[in-house]
Order: sequence, then C-alpha cells, then structure tokens
Amino acid sequence: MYGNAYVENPAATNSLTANENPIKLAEFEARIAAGDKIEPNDWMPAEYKKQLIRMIEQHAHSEIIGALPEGTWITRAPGFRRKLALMAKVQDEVGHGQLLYSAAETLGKSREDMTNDLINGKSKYSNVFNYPAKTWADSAVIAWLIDAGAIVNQLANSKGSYGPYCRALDRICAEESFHLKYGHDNVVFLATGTPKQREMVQDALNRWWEPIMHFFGPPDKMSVHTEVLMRWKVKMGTNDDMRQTFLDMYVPKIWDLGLTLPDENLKKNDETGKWEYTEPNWEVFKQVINGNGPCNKERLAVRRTAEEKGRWVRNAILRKDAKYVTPLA
Ligand code: FAQ
Repeated sequence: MYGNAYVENPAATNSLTANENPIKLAEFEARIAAGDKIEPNDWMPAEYKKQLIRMIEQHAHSEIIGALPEGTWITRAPGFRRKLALMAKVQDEVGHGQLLYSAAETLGKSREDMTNDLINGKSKYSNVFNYPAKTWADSAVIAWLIDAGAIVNQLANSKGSYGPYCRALDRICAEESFHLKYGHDNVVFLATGTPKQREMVQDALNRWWEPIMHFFGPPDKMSVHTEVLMRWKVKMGTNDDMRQTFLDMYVPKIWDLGLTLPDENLKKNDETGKWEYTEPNWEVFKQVINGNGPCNKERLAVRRTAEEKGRWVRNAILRKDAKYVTPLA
C-alpha cells in the first residue's frame, strides 16, 4: 500500500505541485518558511488542501471512534469518582472530534461527507481504536499512553502552518494533558496495588504495546505523506521522530513503576541517543488500518447506528423537517 509510494526526493514532491502557479507557490512557501499561519481564504496549493483534509478528517474520526473503547467502561468503572472522570474524558474526546471536523470543514468538505466516508469505510481512523478494552486496566493504559502519544504528536503539530488546525490542536492538547494525568493516576494505582491489579495492568500493557508502537505511523522509509507534509509544516516531525520522543518520555516512567514491556530489544543506545526496538509487525498494522482489525466492524457499526438514530435530531435542528420545529425556533 504505502511502501512503493514513498516520496524520497524533492523532485518527486515537486510533481505534486507541477500544475500550480509558480509565483503563488513561491509566495505560499515563503509564508510557510516565515512561520505565518495559512488561513482558509488564503491561496494554497491543491495538494496542501487535499492533504490537510485527509489528515484532519482522519484525526477527527479517531477522536470520535476513540471514545468507544474507553466508553465501554463508563458503566463498569470502579467507583463513582472514576466513573465521573471517565465520562468527562470520553465527552472531551467527542468534543475534540467536533473541533477537528470544524477545522476540516474550513477546507470545503462537509461534515456529512466526512461522516459518510467514515461509516462506509473509505476514511481511515487511528489503528489503536480497533482493539478491545478488555479490562479496566486497558482503559487506564489508553488514557495514559495513547493520550501521551497523541500529545507528543499534537503538541508538535500545533506549531504547524494551517491556522484552524493549529488552534484546534492547542485546545485539544490542554484537555489531553488532564487525560494523561487521569490515566497515569489509574495506572499507578493498579501498578502499586494488589498482585491481581498489577497483573491486570501488566497484561493490558503487553497487549497495547504493539498498537502503541504502530500509532505513530509506519517507519519514515515507508511513509507516503511525511515529506510533503513536512515541507509545508503540517507535520512538524517524522513518524520515527515522534515515536522516539514518546519512547524517551514514557519508557523510563513505565519501568519506574516496575512494569515491563514486551520487547527484549528495547533499550536506549547511549551513543546515538536513540531507542532501539524490535520493529513492530507492519503487516498487522496494514490489516488493521484497512478494516481488518479485531474491532473495525463493531466500531463502524456503532457509529452507523448513532448516525441513523440521531438523524431526526439533526434534521430538527437544521429545520429539515418542519414537524420538529418548536414554536420558539
Ligand atoms: N492509524 O504516510 P503516512 C487520539 C496511514 S487522536 C491509522 O506516514 P501520515 C486522541 C496514513 O493515514 C489519534 N492509519 O501518513 C485520543 C496513510 O494512509 P492513507 C489520531 C495510519 O498522515 C486518545 C498510511 O498509513 N491522531 O489518539 C496510522 O503522514 C485516547 C501511510 O502513512 C492523529 O490523527 C495510524 N496510526 O502520518 C482519543 C494526528 N499511521 O491516508 C481517544 C494527526 C499512518 O494514505 C482516546 N495525524 N496511517 O490511506 C498525523 O499526525 C498523521 O496522519 C500520522 C500518519 C502520524 C497518524
């Protein structure tokens, strides 16, 4: 899928801009180099717009679908305080989806089209949300480490070039940092609890490690879009950069809790300053992001049902069906 499309040199990237007005393109790139934000009505290359729609839309879908694995634990959260915190977190994730859909809409794709592309399986969403949250410890690992991964990526990209996306990311990161603290607190509680609780959190960590390694995207040499996205400061680091930053920040914290990671080759090379690890299985990743993960069908079915059951509400709000319009409207 992505291996043979890897864009390795500027000449290849330039083919994506071959039809653009060279003067406008040069002005646009000068603005990007100067650190300007590009706003919706500004001139932009067609490829920039296309890439942004793809990436922001996938991100929005990930937040909405991402609410589902943890959402299954709301009714079973251990204790009222944790239930409240989890409900607030899940609600935040859905809110992030709304912010991101609004950012993508500024580029001309309607929310209806984005939703249809998601439920018809045309648009992707993050690999990690295709796995089940089997125990309460899974929800703790998601809230700590998936949110941590998301922050690494989004904090960097919030310094990027497209104004509406960056502003959405600023707000999202502020909330994600609460999620991370909530998740860390839950993991610490389990890791320092009874042998059974410790076993539960270790087991969850073992199951989530490979999906987390996949989360940052394929290795740079296999990435399709990184080069053009970095050229235009949509992505502010490569997939491998982000993965390294995450490993550097979180592996020591995981080990400090006395937990282990299911990769005996995982270690920091003091000479290069880089983490070395066993390459995760990218064939599994490819299957998962193309609709064949353990929960893909279930996730899309839930989203489809929500879409169908909520249609009358949207119609009423948008006044598409006079029957639902109240006298005050
Ligand atoms: N999952 O050429 P690249 C969150 C696809 S938010 C699925 O390297 P790119 C909050 C990629 O789309 C999580 N697909 O792609 C939360 C492309 O396929 P395409 C989401 C993936 O765009 C926490 C192909 O592989 N975050 O977690 C993934 O340069 C807890 C080739 O890849 C964002 O979306 C993947 N992991 O780099 C919510 C951040 N990786 O489209 C609830 C914004 C790659 O050609 C609970 N996105 N693919 O068919 C990005 O930073 C980038 O899009 C990457 C991928 C880094 C994800």
